[in-house]
Amino acid sequence: STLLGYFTIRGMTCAACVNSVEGILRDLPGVQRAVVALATSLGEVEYDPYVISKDSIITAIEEAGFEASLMQ
Ligand code: 9UX
Repeated sequence: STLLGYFTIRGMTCAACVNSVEGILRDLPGVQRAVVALATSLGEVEYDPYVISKDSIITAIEEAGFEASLMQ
């Protein structure tokens, strides 16, 4: 089963940033789907919580040079 996580991603300034973050997210084990929006700085990630945690998703985004936080 999967969950949806919503993340705020700061530091994206162009469409290539968005493609980069989406690619990073989609390559993570346990991530089924990832959509990132530049205008809202929002990322929607469908993931399997038994395979990957929200914290690991945030860490992967930050290792790529962006700032990420969980939207509650
Ligand atoms: Mo665009 Mo983003 O030229 O890291 S790719 S600013």
